[in-house]
Amino acid sequence: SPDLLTFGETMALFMPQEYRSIEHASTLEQSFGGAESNVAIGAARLGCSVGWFGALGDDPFGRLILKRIRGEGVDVSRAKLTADAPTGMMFREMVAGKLAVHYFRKHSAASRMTPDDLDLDYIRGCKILHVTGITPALSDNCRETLLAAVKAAKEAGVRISFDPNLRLKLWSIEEARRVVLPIAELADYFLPGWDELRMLYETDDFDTVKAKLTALNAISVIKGVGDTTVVLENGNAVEIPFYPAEQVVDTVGAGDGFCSGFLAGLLRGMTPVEAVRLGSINGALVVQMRGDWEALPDWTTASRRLSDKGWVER
Ligand code: KDG
Repeated sequence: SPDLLTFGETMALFMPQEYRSIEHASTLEQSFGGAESNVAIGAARLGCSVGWFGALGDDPFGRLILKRIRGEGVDVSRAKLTADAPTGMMFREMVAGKLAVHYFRKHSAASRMTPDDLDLDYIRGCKILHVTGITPALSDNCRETLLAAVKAAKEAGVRISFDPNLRLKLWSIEEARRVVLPIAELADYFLPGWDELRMLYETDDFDTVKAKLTALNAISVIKGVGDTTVVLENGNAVEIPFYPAEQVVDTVGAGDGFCSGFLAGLLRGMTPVEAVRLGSINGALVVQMRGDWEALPDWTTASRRLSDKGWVER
């Protein structure tokens, strides 16, 4: 089994080349994205042993996605292409300066995943299982699948990493709260954004949230508390400033990029605080190119930034 394992829905992604509105675009650029495969790609680029699985349609999009993720050095041996349902799709555009995402993923291949699709021995053999709150939002059977995977992993002593990744286009905040908070209780690493915590706990007060998180068994890493990330371990909070991005082109994927750097850092033996620095570099680099994962750095680039030696341009 790989050291880091993750699974979920990866979709074909289409966006206007100039990143304008779809109604006024004549061509759409093709890529793909999925929170979990973004994390897998990011950690693989940083030299970790990583696996991703999920169900894709046996169609050109599913085949393209599988080949590209495999091409990043991620183990996709447990992923499957199915003739029963299509690969999900998403479209992204900028309308009046605001990002809009349109999903076409209902009844997709991924939404039909069931616990029978899990290779439990493969899951039990990894070091960290990373899951997100998107999967349980897809369908009841996806929620059961996620819970079965987490249960098997936990029983085998695998550490659980959890990013709530709230997608209010997929479910209401009330539904999300009911499912996400119990999963957070099972996590060893809980990786929410500050905005998400405010919605989950219905408060803007940091100390109230801090008390809630301290009651969990996890190391919590809160992304975006102002321009910082806060690591909360045994009630102790450490603030780490964001690594500055030279330019911001597409913010989607920043959170996943962050998680991939953080988890890769842990697997490389870093402390949580050091791993957050690597996560922050990943987040700052991935937003500088269109797409969710394209601009994620390899280990040479990231470690150069980490040791702050700057760039040798020529
Ligand atoms: O975090 C980026 C993801 O949101 C994007 O790749 C699409 O996985 C996705 C989703 O379900 O929103």
